[in-house]
Amino acid sequence: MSALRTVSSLLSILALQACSNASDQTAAVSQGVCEGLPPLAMKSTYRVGFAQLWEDNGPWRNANTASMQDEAAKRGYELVFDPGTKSDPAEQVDRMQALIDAKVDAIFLAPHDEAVLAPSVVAARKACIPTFIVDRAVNPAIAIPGTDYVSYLGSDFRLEGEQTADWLIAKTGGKAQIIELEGTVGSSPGVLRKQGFDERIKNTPGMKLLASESADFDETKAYAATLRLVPQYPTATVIYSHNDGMSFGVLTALQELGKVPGKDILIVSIDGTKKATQGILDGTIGEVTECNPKFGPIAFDTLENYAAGQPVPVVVKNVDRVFDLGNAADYLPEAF
Ligand code: GYE
Repeated sequence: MSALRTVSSLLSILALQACSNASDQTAAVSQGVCEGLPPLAMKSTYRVGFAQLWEDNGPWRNANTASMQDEAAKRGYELVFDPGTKSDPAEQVDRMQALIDAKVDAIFLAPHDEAVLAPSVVAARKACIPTFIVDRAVNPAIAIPGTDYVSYLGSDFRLEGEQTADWLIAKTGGKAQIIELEGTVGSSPGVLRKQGFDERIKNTPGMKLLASESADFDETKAYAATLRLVPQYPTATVIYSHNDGMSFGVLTALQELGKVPGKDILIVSIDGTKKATQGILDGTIGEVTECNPKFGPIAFDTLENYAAGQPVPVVVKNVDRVFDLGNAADYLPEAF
């Protein structure tokens, strides 16, 4: 199966149709300011801005960037891409503004923070640049779906938290003492992976959350948090880490603490990197819930459909799987 078909088959198309017919688009532009969704002309090539959020070599982020770059190159588009320099939503706001100033044809934005980047989406809409939100969501009260941006493409983060909790409840017979390492504060995966997980465990009295704090989706911060939290909560039996990068920091810390992962402490994680999948096979990680980063093909298809005046979904959600010893070996060759 081609990469494109693999990704397409993992996607289910949800929700309302964005208004994208030609007359509405024309009506939206008044004196260079767009009141509604900006039009996108059909062209053989585009100059597309990509405002990726910055992370210190996160494996998920790198795979996502590569997917977007590969797809732009395949289609002969120019991708205007400045990777950024720091984990700071304000810096990403500046990079969004630079894309607006450069008058790119369209923008793909992966917002670091739900609220901070939302006004930039409104600014792009006013400047008549259609924006597609990828990966993380923006606050819909500030940037209105289908008005300020065309589509949101990404995973169902709440469901990822639920899937992880369900696996854990089944695996432990509903008895676990849990340390939770959350993703970035204010990011939609950080918020929703916690909500989904907590919702699911709350009706099983044996599932106890001992501690829950952010380690910013960052390996080094997760390492430091584990070194501090595990001795503080000696009854802990599980670490729920919101991404694989943090799980690698957890593994290093447990080793230093003389704990055997998979035996003394069970790790459950989210993303589906090669390294974490290998960890399942080696017995150091119990379970990984998938978060597919390879959606360059569907993102660019959505942009082209929009330009062609076809109905475009406001939300396109990836379908994510659950990996454990039962299926990790089968998944490993396609892991990122
Ligand atoms: O899970 C994590 C990355 O936004 C879904 O960001 C993404 C998350 C992903 O840091 O590894």
